[in-house]
Amino acid sequence: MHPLRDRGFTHPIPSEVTPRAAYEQRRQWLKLLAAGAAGTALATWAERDARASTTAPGKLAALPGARSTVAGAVTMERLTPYQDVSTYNNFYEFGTDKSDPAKYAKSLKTRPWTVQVEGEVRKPGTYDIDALLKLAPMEERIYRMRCVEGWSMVIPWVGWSIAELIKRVEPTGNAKFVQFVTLADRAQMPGLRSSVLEWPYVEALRMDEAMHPLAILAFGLYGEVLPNQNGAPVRLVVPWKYGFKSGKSIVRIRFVEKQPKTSWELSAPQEYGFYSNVNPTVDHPRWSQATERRIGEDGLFAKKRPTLMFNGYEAQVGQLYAGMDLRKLY
Ligand SMILES: Nc1nc2c(c(=O)[nH]1)N[C@H]1C(S)=C(S)[C@@H](COP(=O)(O)O)O[C@H]1N2
Ligand SMILES: [Mo]
Repeated sequence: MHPLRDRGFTHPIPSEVTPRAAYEQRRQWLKLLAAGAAGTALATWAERDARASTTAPGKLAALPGARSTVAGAVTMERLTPYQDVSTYNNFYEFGTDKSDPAKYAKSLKTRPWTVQVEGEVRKPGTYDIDALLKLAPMEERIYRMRCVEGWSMVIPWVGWSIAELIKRVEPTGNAKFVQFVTLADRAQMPGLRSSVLEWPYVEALRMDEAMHPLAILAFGLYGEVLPNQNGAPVRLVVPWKYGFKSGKSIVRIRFVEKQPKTSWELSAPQEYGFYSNVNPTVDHPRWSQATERRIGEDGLFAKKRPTLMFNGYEAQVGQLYAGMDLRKLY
């Protein structure tokens, strides 16, 4: 049923080591393997890392995270190389070409930065990014990510469950949805001159979706702070939904009673619904969603891989949608 579901894989990395240390340690195992000194349990990690170049260039500040113990939080699939993760991006505020964000997001100033939490909560407030970073222990989450355009990546994020923040701000009984508003600054973001989307970029989750432990606020990837083009200094990551639900460079988190409109719904309501769960059985009106191309792995003529329901996270999140018609509520 779930060929890629994570098995209770145990590995000998102490939970507190930094991802960077972990990668180095795994490279050591590879050497051990070559010397015939390590067992097959280690081979999976070592092989994965041998085939992908798994380290960040080390130009950004280190941001270590302990390997997460949340169910489903660490896929065993091979990591997408840092080079691809940081140069093949969607961040329309910097242009619509995949290479635009890496080129133009250099101008993004990520300090000072605040995130305002408001709406139906008992404890609204403005969080300085450096305080937000320390709100909960950083975890490494290795997630499959799938874009509605039909490509996917496997990214080692660093962050924590957004439930950690939600619990602290104490939502009222009226809080049914959480809206994420991202930065829209014409001085820094050349893409705002285009009307391809309404700015600011807004996305939202139902309250129970936002409370799911797999939904995270990410501050880093590959053991370092986020490159600007990946949504620095803080972005949402919701691994069972199409990439566009994971808003980048968040400045405001708003708790509301009514289901908010999202940027993609506003731009093309017949193509992008509110839920946007990865669902291979619901085609995009202009193309199939049944398969995907794994960036950095497959050659142009390589076979695509089948897309999994909920992007492979059905065991963890399927119950959130019990009884819903996901062909209508796409
Ligand atoms: N603010 C903002 N967030 C955004 C987008 C965007 O254009 N602006 N694009 C979304 C889309 S379509 C995808 S696929 C992911 C890509 O994230 P990545 O570049 O870090 O892989 O970011 C999402 N978040
Ligand atoms: Mo996307």
